[in-house]
Amino acid sequence: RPTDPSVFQNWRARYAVQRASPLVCPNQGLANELSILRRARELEGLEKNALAYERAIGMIKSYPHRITRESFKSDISKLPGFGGKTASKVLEYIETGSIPEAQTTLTSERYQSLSLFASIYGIGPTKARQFYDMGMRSIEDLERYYDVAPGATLKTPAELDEFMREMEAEVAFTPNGKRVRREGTVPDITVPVALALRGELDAPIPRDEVEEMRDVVMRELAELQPGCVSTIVGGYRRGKPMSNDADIVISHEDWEKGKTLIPGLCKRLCARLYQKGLVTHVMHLSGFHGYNALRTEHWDSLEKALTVFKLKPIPENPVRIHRRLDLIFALPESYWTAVIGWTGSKMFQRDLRLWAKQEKGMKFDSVALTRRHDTRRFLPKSEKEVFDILGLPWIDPTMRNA
Ligand code: 8DG
Ligand code: MN
Ligand code: MN
Repeated sequence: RPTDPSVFQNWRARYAVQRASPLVCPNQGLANELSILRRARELEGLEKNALAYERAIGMIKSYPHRITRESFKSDISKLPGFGGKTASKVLEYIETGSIPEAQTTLTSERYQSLSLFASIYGIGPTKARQFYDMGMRSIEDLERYYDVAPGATLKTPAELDEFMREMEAEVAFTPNGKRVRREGTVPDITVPVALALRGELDAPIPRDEVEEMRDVVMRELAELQPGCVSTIVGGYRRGKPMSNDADIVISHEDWEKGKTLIPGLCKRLCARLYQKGLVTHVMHLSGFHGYNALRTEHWDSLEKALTVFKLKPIPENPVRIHRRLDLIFALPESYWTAVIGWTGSKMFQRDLRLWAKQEKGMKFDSVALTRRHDTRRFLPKSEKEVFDILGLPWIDPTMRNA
């Protein structure tokens, strides 16, 4: 289904969900320079600042013409969020082809170390700054801190079995159904694993390998449970030629049966893939929380497994490397919201939630679409239906790169 033509004209609109945002835009160089400043603010913990840049970048990604001095004056400077500071950066770029602050940021030791640390899966800006403040600067410093030898495998199969058992025990429920994480009972292997495997996990994944990963996963799943359906989401679905991981949303074709067949399947699939040597590490495994429209603190409450995965060698492809694989299980009634939620981009998602809340009195998240005043829940049967209920023109996934 092609993107509603109106959204291409809609570059002035406030919400990213009203605009077309291609993967590569006519002002990509400018967007890239601004992204350095956004990332720098994010690494420094200046969330509001980072978000302001992210919004400006989103607006630029939807602008269909090359920005010149003239079009800056007539169009860009009138857009929301292009006041003083951002405007002056854009002007600098128009005049010189780069943004001086972005260039000095790239060469600063602090930015380099923080972005290096935060490039390791499991290390966020806060931890990265702590390490920097402790005097750490390099990957070698991190390896010493975590006691990880370069290229180490980290865990013997027996240790991993133990880990999987502890994972089983990790998700506990209080009588009111609230999930509690027993902190400290499970050793957090995320950073050490990501550190040891960074050379492999850093390598981008081509589209055909993402598809191969999905095919292998779904073949194994069919042995456990016939009738499951899946969509590859994330950057792959937005058209990226290379992805940093594979994201797959899974459900069941039967709306009724799925309600009982899907819960618990994530963990069972994980265990099977692990036994077969396909999943080598489980970074995070989380279970169902009963859905409650009034909960606000959750990012989402689907069953998911964030894993490290390695395809088996085949004659055409004798060398395989570790890849990040995210599996997300949704009940059939949550499937389309989950597909939209995990397709991204992050900016698109943020504005989808904001649009639903501020313009429609609804709540959107990956689990459900709900009307706020009476918590009536919609049960969309397609992705298009979600857009329709939200009163939004259809935007193809490849135009959701805000
Ligand atoms: P890439 O770097 O993987 O190639 O790009 P991506 O696919 O866009 O990034 P991602 O980190 O794999 O995230 C995919 C989408 O899923 C992204 O839009 C954000 C969203 N997402 C998470 N975590 C969660 C989560 O816990 N809940 C929900 N609903 N969405 C999430 O990354
Ligand atoms: Mn991804
Ligand atoms: Mn992911």
